[in-house]
Amino acid sequence: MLQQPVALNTQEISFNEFKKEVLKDYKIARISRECSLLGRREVLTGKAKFGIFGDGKEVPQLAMAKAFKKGDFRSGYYRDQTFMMALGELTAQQFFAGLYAHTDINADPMSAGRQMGGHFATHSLHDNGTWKNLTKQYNSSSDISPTAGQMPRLLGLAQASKIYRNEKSVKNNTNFSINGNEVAWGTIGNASTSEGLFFETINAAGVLQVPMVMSVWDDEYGISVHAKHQTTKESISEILKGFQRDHKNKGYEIFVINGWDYVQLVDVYQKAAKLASEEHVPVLIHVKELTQPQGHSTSGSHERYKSKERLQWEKNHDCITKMREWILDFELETETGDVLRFVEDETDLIILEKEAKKEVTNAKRNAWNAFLNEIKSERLDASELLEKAAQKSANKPFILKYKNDLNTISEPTRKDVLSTVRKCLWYLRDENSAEKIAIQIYIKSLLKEAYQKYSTHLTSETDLSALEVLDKAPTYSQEKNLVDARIIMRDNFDAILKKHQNVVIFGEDAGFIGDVNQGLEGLQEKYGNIRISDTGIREATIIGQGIGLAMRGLRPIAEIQYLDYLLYALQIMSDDLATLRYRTLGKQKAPLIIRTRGHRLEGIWHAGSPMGGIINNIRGIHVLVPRNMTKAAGFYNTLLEGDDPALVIECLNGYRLKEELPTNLGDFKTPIGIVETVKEGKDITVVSYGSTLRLVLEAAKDLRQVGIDIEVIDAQSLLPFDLTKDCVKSLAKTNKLLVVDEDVPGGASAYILQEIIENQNGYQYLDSKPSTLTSKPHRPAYGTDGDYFSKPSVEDIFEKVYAIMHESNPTKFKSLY
Ligand SMILES: Cc1ncc(C[n+]2csc(CCOP(=O)(O)OP(=O)(O)O)c2C)c(N)n1
Ligand SMILES: [Mg+2]
Repeated sequence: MLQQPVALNTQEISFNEFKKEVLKDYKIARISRECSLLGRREVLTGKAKFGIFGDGKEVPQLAMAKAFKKGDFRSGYYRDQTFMMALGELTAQQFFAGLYAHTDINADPMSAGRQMGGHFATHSLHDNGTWKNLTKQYNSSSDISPTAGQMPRLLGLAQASKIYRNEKSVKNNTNFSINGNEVAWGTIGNASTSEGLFFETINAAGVLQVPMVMSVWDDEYGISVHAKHQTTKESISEILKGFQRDHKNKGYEIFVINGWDYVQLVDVYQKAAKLASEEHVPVLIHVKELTQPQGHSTSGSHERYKSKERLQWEKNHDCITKMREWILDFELETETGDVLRFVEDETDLIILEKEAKKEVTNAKRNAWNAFLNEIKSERLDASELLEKAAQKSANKPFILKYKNDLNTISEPTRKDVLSTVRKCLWYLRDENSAEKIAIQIYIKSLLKEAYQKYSTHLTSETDLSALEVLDKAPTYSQEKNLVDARIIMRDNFDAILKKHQNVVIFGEDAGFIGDVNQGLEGLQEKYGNIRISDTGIREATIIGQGIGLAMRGLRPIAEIQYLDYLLYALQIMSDDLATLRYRTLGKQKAPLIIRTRGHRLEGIWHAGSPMGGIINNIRGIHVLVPRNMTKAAGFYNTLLEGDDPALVIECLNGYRLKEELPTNLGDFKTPIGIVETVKEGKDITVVSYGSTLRLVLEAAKDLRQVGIDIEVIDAQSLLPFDLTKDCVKSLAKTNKLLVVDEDVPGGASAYILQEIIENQNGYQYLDSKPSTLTSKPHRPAYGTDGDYFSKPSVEDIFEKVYAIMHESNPTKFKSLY
């Protein structure tokens, strides 16, 4: 078949170069396929726990990799191993190291064994937490498993280019962008486009006109569920047609292409990259007719739900098979009448395929040996220690049995080693010997190492941590300058925008009117509509926007209008933002600040305090609950000096209260993880936060009248909580504890109680039952009375404290009821 030469890498290249490129690509595809085939076997024989691979999706990924440039970002999902391999960012050995969960970051650079295989990432940070020059490397934001969870962040990754191109305050930030030319590349499976996050992101990217190229790998299935149950008209490009741009309206460029057509794919991806990069037009590429040669994952077999005809169709349309046919068929007649071919005959390809297979087999063996040898050497140490201890022990036969059992395991895990040694220590509990001490030391050192391997980097552990930022008090002018507290927010944001050129603030109503409570009043006018902008009503992608921007060196402050609506964004905060640093062993970060307002609202969806749910879902993000605007402003100032993500909840009913305007705006700092004793007292410690704290202070005055002197502590920071353990110091003085908030029973108040009683050992100072006072378990009813009978009131607080005092001294404090 005579064909035209294809222009790869956009320039015309000679046939020889073209041939080299095609064969190189084919080999990458084969290597990737062999990894998938062998990977599945590794799981089925028990060497790895779970496998989900990129077989059947190889060829379009070769094309995407050709169009992907340094500085670009990928936000994709578990099928993209070929793309990563084609970029040179994933070797076959690293692929297997990830599958085995090798905890050495050099062995598994994707996540140091923390993520399942198939979750890809590059390193944005140096070991000390500072940024690398991202324009000089290929970038893949770290994948997450929830389907479509990669979408919200993709929006921000793309928008960053737009900001860098158009906003003069960050134009010279060459670590992250060269004139905003970078493209953010998304990948998603056809079925996952059913998720709301997909549609929310697609719409937002169309509105924002950002350089995003979205590929849908369409294999007609989502595990066992066919497209007819997933997508209207069974075609995502069909139903997104309304997004196609035309001469009147901006929108998307949409391409539809078969996933086995190497030549067309290369062409389409080049066009897409050019459009996105040069014109900042979002592009959708619907890649059809892809397959799953081995089914969805190692958890099942697709023979159960695909018809014989479909399985046969998949065989015939396997993208590698088709590419192979094309290579074999390719003939090009030159002007002199010669016929040029990629290969003389099939033998050339068979040789190449054998090479690929051999390379992968070797890579697998090397990865396995490197992984297992570490554990085997730990087992050897353990075994020697146990042997020695057994010789000295009255329980020798039991310990030797454990040791021998451990030694007979052909592929031991760390768990095997440690659980054996720990059990043997139980047998030594009544004995004293140097050998026993050696075992104790050994266990402790293994646990310490395990901590490093499995539990570090939840938040920043570098010098850039927000926890390292020191307290700096607000200063005030001579004359008392009392203002509506929202002025403090506004003027402090003004100072922030001046001081930190890379801060951008956005949210619903945040731009033109300067937020619903006027905390950003006039700032869009002053700093422009890129730095201060309105967004659509789309909480999850507001957060995603923030995550992506933060991953590209900007300092976004994403506003969620009211705390209750954070629930729409909670999933992405929990799954993506909160885990980012952890799941990359500190190699990626997104220091996003989320600003919202809550507490003391009225009504079922305006309860304002679902704190327990929030703090338990977003470990990895600081959660700050300032009682007033000065404290809140101080938190923003602190956070911008650090590199951790955080949620700041301002008190909705605090904007019109009077506070004194500090003179060192943008500079004073509220420290994170430090409580404040707002009122000293000797009878009982009452811990609270946010708007409820004001009620506690009111109740404190009433209690004073009846001779009860309470100590009031403002928690201020729920995650982390009271790092200097001041609560227990107070408890040592008062011996009584009440925690008050307006969350449901067992919510954040229970968390605070556990922190003080268990973590701070507060139990030893108690002489009465530690208590909580919370809202009712239902959401608050509407109106003043609904609020009064749903949430703790000043009277409730008074009576709760009084009851505790009555219990400890009934003669002095007579029962009220
Ligand atoms: C939120 C969420 N729901 C369900 C799953 C389980 N799950 C994993 S992959 C998958 C199917 C995805 O199909 P598709 O998007 O077409 O990608 P493919 O695997 O076919 O490439 C499902 C349901 C998940 N990971 N996340
Ligand atoms: Mg699919």
